[in-house]
Amino acid sequence: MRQQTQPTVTSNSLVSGIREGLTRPGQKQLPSKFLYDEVGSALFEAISVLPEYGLTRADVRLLRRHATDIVSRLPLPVIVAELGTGSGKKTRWLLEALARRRPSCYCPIEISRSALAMCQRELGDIEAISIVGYEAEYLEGLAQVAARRRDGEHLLVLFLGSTIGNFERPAAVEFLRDVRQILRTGDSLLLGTDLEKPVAQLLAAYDDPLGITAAFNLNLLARINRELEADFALQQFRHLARYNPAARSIEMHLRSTHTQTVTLRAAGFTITLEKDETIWTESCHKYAASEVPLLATKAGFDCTTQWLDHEWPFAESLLVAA
Ligand code: AVI
Repeated sequence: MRQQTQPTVTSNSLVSGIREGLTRPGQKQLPSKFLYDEVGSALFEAISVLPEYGLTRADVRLLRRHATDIVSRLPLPVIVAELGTGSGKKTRWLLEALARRRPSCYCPIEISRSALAMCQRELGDIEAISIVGYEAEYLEGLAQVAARRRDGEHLLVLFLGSTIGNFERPAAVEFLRDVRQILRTGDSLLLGTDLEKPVAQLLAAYDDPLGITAAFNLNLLARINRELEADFALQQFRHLARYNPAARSIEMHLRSTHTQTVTLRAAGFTITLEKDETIWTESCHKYAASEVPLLATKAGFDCTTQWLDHEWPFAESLLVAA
């Protein structure tokens, strides 16, 4: 894989994101994108095969079943950009279907170099697909891919795995608008969204009995210890997953079991946590399938087709830039 290296989650943005979230008045918060260092990405891979967490399997099922249909709806030639690839496993079906129609270029965009390497290992054997990885934030990487497209080439953006659910609802609209701005009319976005399901099922998915999700969450503090010379005592925090009915989201928090002081030496600040105070680390919003076309319209797209999984309610929606 050729790689355009423009790292943007520098230690500077890590420091400023963490400082801002931990020192603001009221609820302490950490940006969920920092969950995915090398250890966090590996733990997320483990989450995705847990029996309680059906999201990734639903996403893969839909892509495997409908890859040919999805690809048949795209104008060719096409260049594919994927926002956040993880291991890249679930993209195989689409790329293979595309390769059967025409040789194409696939551009994974990831802030994690190790995820890009994993993606190359996973997908590098697909003939007729050339891979050019972008180590960048989503919008910056997408702008770079858009700038390299050839005349007449259609751009397909993949935003799978319900990462859109990790944005607050207004921020999700804004993000999709920003994506739309980079596209040309007629370009496409394939959007994966996890759908609403019983609260007990969601709580089990985000607080699994093996404690993998707890480890994934706690690793954020471990990462800050490693990268910012901090002294979070991990045994003094508990993973907490709770459903917020107003937001229709699962919130992940880390609850402090004691009143404690933590110093982030390399960032040059100290915080105090009260007993039972939490640090909010992630929100996972759940959608109704019918909400996606409305979200699309607000962001400047038309939702032309939806494919639904009923085993674990999940939607794959094809949006076309209006
Ligand atoms: C990546 N994202 C869609 C996952 C989710 O379900 O919101 C992240 C995750 N957090 C805990 N488990 C999985």
